[in-house]
Amino acid sequence: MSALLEQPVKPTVKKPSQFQVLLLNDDYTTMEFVIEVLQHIFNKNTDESHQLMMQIHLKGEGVCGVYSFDVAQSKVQQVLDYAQHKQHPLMCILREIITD
Ligand code: TYC
Repeated sequence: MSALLEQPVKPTVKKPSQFQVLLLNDDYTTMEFVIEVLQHIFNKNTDESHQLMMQIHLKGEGVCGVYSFDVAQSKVQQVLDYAQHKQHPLMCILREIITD
């Protein structure tokens, strides 16, 4: 066996990436609809959903949950589909959490 193949191999075990799902503020989506989305898609209780909706309304965005890529992408799609169905322009995005 060549010397090259005998080099110790550094284990490269990476933690799976995590993704935040965010809702963005806009001027047209009703507060009631955002609260409904937070309760039904992100499993927030009454208090949490009211607080988070107000934070998004006042600050422009808010983190609704942290998930693996597949789950985060599915949450985004559920929000966009439901908002489109109800004719709200609500925007939902995912953002990778960088840890290094
Ligand atoms: N700004 C909206 C209003 O005043 C409410 C709102 C909150 C919209 C959060 C989107 O992600 C959002 N009706």
